[in-house]
Amino acid sequence: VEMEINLRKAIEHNEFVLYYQPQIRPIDSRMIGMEALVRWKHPTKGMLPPGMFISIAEETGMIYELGTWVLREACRQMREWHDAGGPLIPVSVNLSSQQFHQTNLVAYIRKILDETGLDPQYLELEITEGMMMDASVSTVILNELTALGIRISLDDFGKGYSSLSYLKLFPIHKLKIDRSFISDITNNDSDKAIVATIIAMAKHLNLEVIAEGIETKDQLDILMANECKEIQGFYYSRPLSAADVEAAFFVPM
Ligand code: G
Ligand code: G
Ligand code: MN
Ligand code: NA
Repeated sequence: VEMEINLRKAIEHNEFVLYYQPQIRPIDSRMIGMEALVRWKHPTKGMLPPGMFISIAEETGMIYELGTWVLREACRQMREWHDAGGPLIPVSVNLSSQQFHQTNLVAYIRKILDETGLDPQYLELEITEGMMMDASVSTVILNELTALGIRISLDDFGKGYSSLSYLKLFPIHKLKIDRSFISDITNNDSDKAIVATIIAMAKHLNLEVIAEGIETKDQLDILMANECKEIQGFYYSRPLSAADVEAAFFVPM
C-alpha cells in the first residue's frame, strides 16, 4: 500500500525516466534500434528498475498513465534525435497486457505520433505471446496498429505458451528470442538447437529476429554462425540514459 501511494506521487511528480538499450547489427556493430526501458528516479532510493514497480502499476491501473507517458517520451526523444541528425532507427516500447487491451490504445498512439511528429515506421511495440490468447480480439488490435504504420515485435519469444499459429494469424514484424535460451547457449545443445530453429523459421516466414541477453563473445559467435542479424545484450551495451546514448553511439556533429 505504501508503494502504491508512493507510485501515485511519482506519477504526479514526473519521477520517471527512460533508459535505452542499443540493438546492434553484429556484422558492422552498427546500432539499428533501441529498446526504451522505464526507470523510477526515486528521490531517496535512487534509480529503481521496472521489476520493482511495473506489476504494482498494473495491479492498480496506474499502468495506463505510466504507459502513456513512456510511449510519448520515447516518441518525443526519438523525434528529437532524428531532428538533431541522429541515426534514423526505431525505438521499441514494451506494452503491458492492460494497455494492449485498452479500448482507446490505437487512438492515443495515433495522437502521440501526431503530437511528437515521429514517423510511425520508427515506433515498434513489444507485446508478448500471452497477450494474444484471444485471437479474434488480438487480430483486430494488431491490424489497427499496423495500419498506423508502426511495427510489432513479439517479446520473450519461446518462453510463454507459444502457439506457432500466432505467427501466421497476426501481423508481426519481429521475433525477440527470449534471453533464457541464450544464457547457457555455449554449453547447452538444446538451447542452441532451439535458437537456430527460431532463426531459421523467422527467415522462412520473412520475419526479422533479434536475440536478447547476449553477454559474451562466445554467445555472440554462436548467434552469428546461425545468421542472427540483430543482437541486444550487455555484450554491446547495458540500457543507457539518453545522454549516455548520445555520448557512446552518436557520431559527433
Ligand atoms: O530494464 P529491466 O531489465 O529491469 O526490465 C525488466 C522488465 O520490465 C522487462 O521485462 C521489461 O519488458 C519491463 N519494462 C521495462 N520498461 C517497461 C515499460 O515501459 N512498460 C512495461 N509494460 N514494461 C516495461
Ligand atoms: O522482457 P524484456 O525483453 O522487455 O526485458 C528487457 C530487459 O532485459 C531489460 O531490462 C534489460 O536490462 C535486460 N537485459 C538486456 N540485455 C541483457 C543481458 O545481456 N543480460 C541480462 N541479464 N539482462 C539483459
Ligand atoms: Mn522488451
Ligand atoms: Na525479452
